Amino acid sequence: MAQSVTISDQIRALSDEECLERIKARKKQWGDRLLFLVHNYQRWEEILIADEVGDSLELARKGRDNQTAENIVFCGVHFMAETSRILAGDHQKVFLPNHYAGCPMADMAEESTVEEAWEELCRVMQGTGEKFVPVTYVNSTAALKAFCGRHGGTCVTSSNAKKIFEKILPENRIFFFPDEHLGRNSANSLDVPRDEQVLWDWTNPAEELGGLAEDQIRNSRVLLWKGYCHVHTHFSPLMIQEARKQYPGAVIIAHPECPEEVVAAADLAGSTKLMADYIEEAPAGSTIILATEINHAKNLDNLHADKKVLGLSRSLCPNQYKVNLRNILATLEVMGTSDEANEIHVPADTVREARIALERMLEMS
Ligand code: CIZ
Ligand code: SF4
Repeated sequence: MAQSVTISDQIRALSDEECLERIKARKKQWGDRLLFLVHNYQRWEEILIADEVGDSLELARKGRDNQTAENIVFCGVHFMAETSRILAGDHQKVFLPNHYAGCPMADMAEESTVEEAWEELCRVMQGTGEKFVPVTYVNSTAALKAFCGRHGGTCVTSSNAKKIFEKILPENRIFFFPDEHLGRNSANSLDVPRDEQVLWDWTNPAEELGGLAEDQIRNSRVLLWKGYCHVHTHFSPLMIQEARKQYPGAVIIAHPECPEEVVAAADLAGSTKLMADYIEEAPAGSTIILATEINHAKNLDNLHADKKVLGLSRSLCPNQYKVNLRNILATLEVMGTSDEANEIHVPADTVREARIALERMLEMS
């Protein structure tokens, strides 16, 4: 992991306004040589000073496409900055303002645990003439993206998961990690029968085959990993019922990381980008309620004064929240010096193999 930047007492003592002014001055100093990327789940004050705002893959692609920017600051969580690093050119550096901003969902799929499960799956499928394709949500470590690249697999985002599942499923089975819910919602949207969706429970190492029988594995089309995002599993159908009573006529959109009952109770399901596009197109006066990270809802509400955008409940990602004006400023102040910290490093082999998985995704979507 990168060395963590130190927040000096002098930076700590600054007011938010002073911090912002200093960040803007640093950005101006670097000009086109710096690209400041801000994820949808970040706070409004960062959105306001962003060069680009978007989802993790969109931002990583912006970094790759902007070859004049030698420094990319990614305000988001670790796996996102890693994806940006994987796609960036060799002359570019990627920085994450707080290198402790991880993602519990990504951490639920450790490379060694997934490798062990994979070996078991290959053994169980031996002689059947059929195979699993490993598919990872982009919300995963670089090591898992590389694992998929090495084993003929791919990545998906919450925007293209259904399309990619549809392409793989007629011929092959899917081994999907780390998010059970995105996998299940994608399988449901393609009418994969319930008994052909099985769950690999890695949480009890005493259980063999993730708690599954060999026949269950052989009869399955989609094998899901027991991982989740607590920000999205927080939502419930009851919250949707209550919101409908309070805001009759509102449209409710659930992120596909939500449990299937929540997706079923909502009007629509889709990625952060789908939500932003839907709100952009909605007529003035509309009320749209989002079952996703609260800052995304607040930011979209701020952007659309003629519409009301609400979060279904105040569910905040504590890891996205770890990036703030002070660690952004501290990162910018050491950038280009010999004390440069918070740079993201990914081993060259991992970059090469992870790129294969990301490129397969781009081809299929
Ligand atoms: O990939 C992303 O940025 C996330 C967290 C979800 C989405 O739906 O955009
Ligand atoms: Fe991870 Fe969920 Fe936070 Fe996204 S919202 S970074 S998936 S914990």
